[in-house]
Amino acid sequence: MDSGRGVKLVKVKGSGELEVTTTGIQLLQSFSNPVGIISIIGPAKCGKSYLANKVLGTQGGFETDHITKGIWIWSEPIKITLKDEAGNEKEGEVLVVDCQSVLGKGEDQKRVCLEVLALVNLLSSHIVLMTTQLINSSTLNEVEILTEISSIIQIKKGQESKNNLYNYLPTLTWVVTGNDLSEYENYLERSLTKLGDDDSGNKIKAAIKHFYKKREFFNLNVGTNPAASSFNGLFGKLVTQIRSATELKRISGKAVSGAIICNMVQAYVHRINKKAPAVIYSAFERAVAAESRRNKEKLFIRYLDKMGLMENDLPCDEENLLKEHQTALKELLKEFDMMMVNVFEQEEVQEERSSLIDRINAYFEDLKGANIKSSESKCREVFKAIFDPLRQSGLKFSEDGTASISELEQQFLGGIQRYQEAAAGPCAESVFSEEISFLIPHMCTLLREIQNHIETEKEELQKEVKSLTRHRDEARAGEKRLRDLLEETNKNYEKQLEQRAKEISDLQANVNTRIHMAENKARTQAREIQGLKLELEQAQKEREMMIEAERDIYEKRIADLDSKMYKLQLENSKYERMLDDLREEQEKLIAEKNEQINDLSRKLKLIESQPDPSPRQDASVLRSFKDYLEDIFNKFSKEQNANAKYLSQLERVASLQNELNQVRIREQETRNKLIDEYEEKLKQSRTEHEVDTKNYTEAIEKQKEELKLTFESVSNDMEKQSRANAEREEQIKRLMEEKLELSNELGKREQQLSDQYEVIDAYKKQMDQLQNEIEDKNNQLNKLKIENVEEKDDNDILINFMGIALEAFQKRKNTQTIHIGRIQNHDNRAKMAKLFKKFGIPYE
Ligand SMILES: Nc1nc2c(ncn2[C@@H]2O[C@H](COP(=O)(O)OP(=O)(O)OP(=O)(O)O)[C@@H](O)[C@H]2O)c(=O)[nH]1
Ligand SMILES: [Mg+2]
Repeated sequence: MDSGRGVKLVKVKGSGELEVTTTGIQLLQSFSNPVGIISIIGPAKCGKSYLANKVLGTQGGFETDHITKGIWIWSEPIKITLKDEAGNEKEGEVLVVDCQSVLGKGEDQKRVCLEVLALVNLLSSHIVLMTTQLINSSTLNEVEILTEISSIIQIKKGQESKNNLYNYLPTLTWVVTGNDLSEYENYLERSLTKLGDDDSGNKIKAAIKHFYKKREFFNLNVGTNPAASSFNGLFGKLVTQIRSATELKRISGKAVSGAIICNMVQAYVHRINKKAPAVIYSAFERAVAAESRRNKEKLFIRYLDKMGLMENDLPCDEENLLKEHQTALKELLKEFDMMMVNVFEQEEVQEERSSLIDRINAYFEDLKGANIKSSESKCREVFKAIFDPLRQSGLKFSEDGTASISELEQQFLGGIQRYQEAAAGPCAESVFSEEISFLIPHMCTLLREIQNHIETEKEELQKEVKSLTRHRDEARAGEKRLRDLLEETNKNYEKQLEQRAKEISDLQANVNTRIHMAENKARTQAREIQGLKLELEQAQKEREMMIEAERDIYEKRIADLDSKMYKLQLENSKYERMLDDLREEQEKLIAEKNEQINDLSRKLKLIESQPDPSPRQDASVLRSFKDYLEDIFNKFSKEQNANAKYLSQLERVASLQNELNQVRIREQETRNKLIDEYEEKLKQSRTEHEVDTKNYTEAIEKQKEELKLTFESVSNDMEKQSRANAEREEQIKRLMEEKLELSNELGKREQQLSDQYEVIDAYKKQMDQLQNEIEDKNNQLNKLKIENVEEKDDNDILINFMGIALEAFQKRKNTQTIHIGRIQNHDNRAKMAKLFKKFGIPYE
């Protein structure tokens, strides 16, 4: 125990009235489980608060140095082992109550003390009575007030309760302080034993023994020194004894909760203040009823809290709601029963229990109603949100003419699914079936639209089929024309090709002929050139032969001349030799003469160099020498004559030679002339041949050029032809492709047609199906109409019958047998039969 506070439960007002404090009520009511209550009572300043704190085991606790006024309760209970109804030990909560002094007060305060004492006895399960004196007559007188509480307590209203009050009074532990009674065994019992008849205390003793069947005693002789070792030990023992003797507060053997005790205290105080006896059972019943009510309210609020959460989530599934309700109800009733476990059989409890059930059920019914309402409005809202756009959107027809039925179907199915997902609560199905019926006219409109569209589509398709057929025929005709054209073109081309080939071959033949001719011409010319060449060679040969002959002649003449020349040369050489000899002789003579001259010169010089040598001799020598010179000069003149003669001979040879040379030159010139002529002719013939050859070559070149041109033109033509052929082939290919495309197109068209037919079939099927559905819906509508009519028809009869039934029931009047066969609607008939049966009205 380490927390809590003292809370005043009962206040003694100045007027002497008691008042249960709000804080006290709140504290006690917070203990919904059975509790035990230990109250300390005694005279002033005996240490009640002090002991109460010891029992609590807390530091501080109740105020001990002030006078305690009224009844105080410690907010935190102590936990001790207690026994339940079955005798099982269980930890329970025990509240400790400190009380103002109620013993030893003056007469003026007696009433208040009695009332407080009565109240403490009534609320406690264990009373600790403290007295500071031995249990003697004085003490007994002091505690006599305890026996007087029966005067203001009744067990049941108006009943004398004194004899049975002990059943409702607490255990008593009498603590005597300030005295050492250890030597007395069983002190209390001995003290309460009747002594003599004249003992004034006997009555009190008997009353105490009668009222407090469970009694304990404790001698608290601790002295005044809290530091003494015995101090704490003794208090510890006392506290242990008090705790172990404490039980739960019971009424008629049933443990009661702090809350019930609180209610009872209030009832007691109410009665006491009216100076009327406090009635235990009345208080108990009131308390139980109040507690039941309180618990009922508390649990109902819990139910509201729990189901209120669901209220926020409305609409919801009704089954879930029911399940939640049932679970909550079961749990709350279980809790209620647990709360009221010990007073369960009390009528008030049962009443409150059934009241709780009724209130919960009523609330649940309201909740159900709200759920239905909410479900209906939500479902309608959801339905509208989903189907209104669908209703407005209508059917879409795609470009290929197909209606978006499957899309619409998907939308509707999706809408239904979305509705199923979004719709909640019990009205999901009813709202759906109701709302969906409004869609039937819309669906019929759509069907009509589809029907019209199909009709239009059908017409259009038929038109298209016709047009396609026409197109196909046209295409086929076109294809045929194209084929014919192609064939014709092919033929033309083939013809042209043939013609071209022919032209080429003609051209080739022409070229060949021309080449042949040119070759022939070249050959002829070559032959002519050859002939000319032969002629030329012949002429050359002739010329050469002639020249040869002439040459022979001339050579013969030259040979003759040569032989003459030779002879002449021989003569010449003879003369030359003679000349040479002469020249040699002469030279010899000249050399000799020169020698003589030289000798003479030398002699002359020698003479000249000698100074006057015998000039006479000299004159003879000079004359000899002069003679000699004259001789030489003579010889010279002779030789010169001989030389002149020789020279004339030489001149003659030279002229002969000159003549010969002249002949030779003339021969040579003739010969040269012949050769020149021949060469001239040859040159001429060659030039002619060259010209011819050149001409022929030019002609051949020309021919070749022409041939080349022809070839080129032919090959160009052929190339053009092949290009044209390729173009033709390309054209043919294109035409074939076009044909293929056309046939594909045709196939596609045919496929489309068959698809369209399939779609039409599908439409037809859907139409049939929708018509069937419409028929079904119409049937349903008719049925509903009939039921409606029946209902309407029945209404009057039903009102009439109800009147009869009420009358019969209220006036207890016998009525004749009523024929309920007039009621057309089976359900109404059954209901009416049930009603009549209930009211005991005969019917058929
Ligand atoms: N040492 C000691 N002091 C005690 C004992 N009992 C009481 N006291 C002291 O006595 C004084 C009065 O004690 P309370 O417990 O207030 O007495 P009371 O009976 O509650 O007094 P009222 O409420 O005025 O009637 C206090 O100062 C206590 O501390 C005890 O057993 N030993
Ligand atoms: Mg006190």
